[in-house]
Amino acid sequence: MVSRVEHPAAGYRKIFETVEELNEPITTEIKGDVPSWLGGSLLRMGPGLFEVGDEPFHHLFDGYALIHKFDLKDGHVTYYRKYLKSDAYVRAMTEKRVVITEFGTTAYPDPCKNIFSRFFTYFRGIEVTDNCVVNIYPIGEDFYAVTETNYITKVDPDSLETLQRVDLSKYVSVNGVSAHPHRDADGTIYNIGNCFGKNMSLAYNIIKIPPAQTDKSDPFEKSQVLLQLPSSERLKPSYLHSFGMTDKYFVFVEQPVKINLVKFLTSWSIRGTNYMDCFESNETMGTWFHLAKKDPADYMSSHKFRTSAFNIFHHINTYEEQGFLVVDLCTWKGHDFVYNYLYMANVKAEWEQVKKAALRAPQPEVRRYVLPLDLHREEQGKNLVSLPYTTATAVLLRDGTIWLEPEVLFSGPRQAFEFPQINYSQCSGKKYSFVYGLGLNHFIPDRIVKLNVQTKQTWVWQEEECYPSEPLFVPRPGATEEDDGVLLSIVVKPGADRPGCLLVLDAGELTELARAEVDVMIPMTLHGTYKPGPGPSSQPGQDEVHV
Ligand code: 8D7
Ligand code: FE2
Repeated sequence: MVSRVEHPAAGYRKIFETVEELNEPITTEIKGDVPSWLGGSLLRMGPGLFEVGDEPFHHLFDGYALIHKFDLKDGHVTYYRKYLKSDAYVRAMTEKRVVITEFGTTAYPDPCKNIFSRFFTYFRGIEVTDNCVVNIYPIGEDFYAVTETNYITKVDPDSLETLQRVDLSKYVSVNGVSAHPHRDADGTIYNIGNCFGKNMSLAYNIIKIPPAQTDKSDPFEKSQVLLQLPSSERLKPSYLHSFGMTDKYFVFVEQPVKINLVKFLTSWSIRGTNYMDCFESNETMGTWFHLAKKDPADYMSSHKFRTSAFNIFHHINTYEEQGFLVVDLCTWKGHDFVYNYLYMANVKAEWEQVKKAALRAPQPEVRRYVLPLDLHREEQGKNLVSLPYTTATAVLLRDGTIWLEPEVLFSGPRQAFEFPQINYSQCSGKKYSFVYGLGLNHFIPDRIVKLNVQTKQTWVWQEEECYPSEPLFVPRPGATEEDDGVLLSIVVKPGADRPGCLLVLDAGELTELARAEVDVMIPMTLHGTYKPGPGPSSQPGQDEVHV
């Protein structure tokens, strides 16, 4: 599964170039057969505008959010896209400069304003970005574009119009939430966020948003903080990106990438600072796993799991078996923040520079950790993991902590298995076999991969000069096998006449079923959702939406 492909021509730079939104959906040219049961929409988010005038954005997460949609119906496919009309975007377009600070790009005060109005801007404090460039998913009956701040934005999944900005911190005590919530079968949403409390007491809060209300009332009004997890360090919460959930448990992996809160809350007003500048690495804490019961919600403070330092962005899946929690993760070994290297690789850079950054960065690995649920004091020093099929270990130490060692499910030098997706409706929180992902070759996405987490068998789809995105799994109606369905990915081939396409792969063998090509460039996308449509394929139980 390791890619030997090099990218000296640096064609990938084209997927980080500005494009225009479309006035109406455009038709696609189809090669192969799009299964007729695929009658929904692929919705994806990503950056689309990479500079404002001559001010460039500096990080992958800074470009203004573009909403992409491929509609599938009776074997036909159309493509549409619109910019998210966030405050960050609208104000930048009006004032022709970066007004709101983005993840790695600082906004500077308006040089045209006089000293008095600049003085007042200063005291207005931090304006947090609402550039929801990372993901789009349903809450209740609506769709929301999200990043990791307190702002999420309701969009119309048909017209892609921006409907309403929601400030989550008005409903629940969080300063931001992850772009990777979990969803129960009934539509209840669970998410995790940093909470920088009063008098700087910190916690990670798990929040719950109920499903669509029968009285049509706003689900946010009934949202609540379910439980708090403690921070390993005062004034320094860890950066969080996702978490694990089963029927009974939550797992949160606290990584050594820290937010320096003093910097975050003070140096912003002194200016010149952005989100990236507020991160630092804790070289000694290693990585902590926190466990909590779901119902009734309860933090399991006596289960102190520890292991050596790694970065964690994406949880793959978590399940319980024989008194153990199996936690599968996409990891990056080491305490240095991978986002710093992403910044150095600078997606607009030459291949040699990208390779150099990837060489120094933490190394990717798909790992399985196994957490014992029942602990007994007399078992000190022994490996507690008795699951027959894994080499992962957990040893109770004298100080009461449990030292974990993982089983490596996949590893390749500078070859990441990232943007993991599973058959969520069938397997989330349950024992499973397959994970699909995007293969990053020195950070450059150049293949779609499938991994059997039980046997470690891998499958690859790859094509020259092609840059795919996160593959989403869509089950075939009536399917019983876990991998009976298709994978949907947006693939970009910059040199081609029709440079963008929706790729439809058979999820079993990773063979191509169809592609629907467009004659416009499509920039890279991060995460998204398949929204099932109405129509014959939508039987009861089939109309769940995948987060
Ligand atoms: C995160 C802008 C942001 C996150 C220093 C505290 O989603 C992107 C990152 C990649 N997924 C993003 C863009 C801001 O802030 C943390 C950073 C805010 C926590 C309240
Ligand atoms: Fe993510």
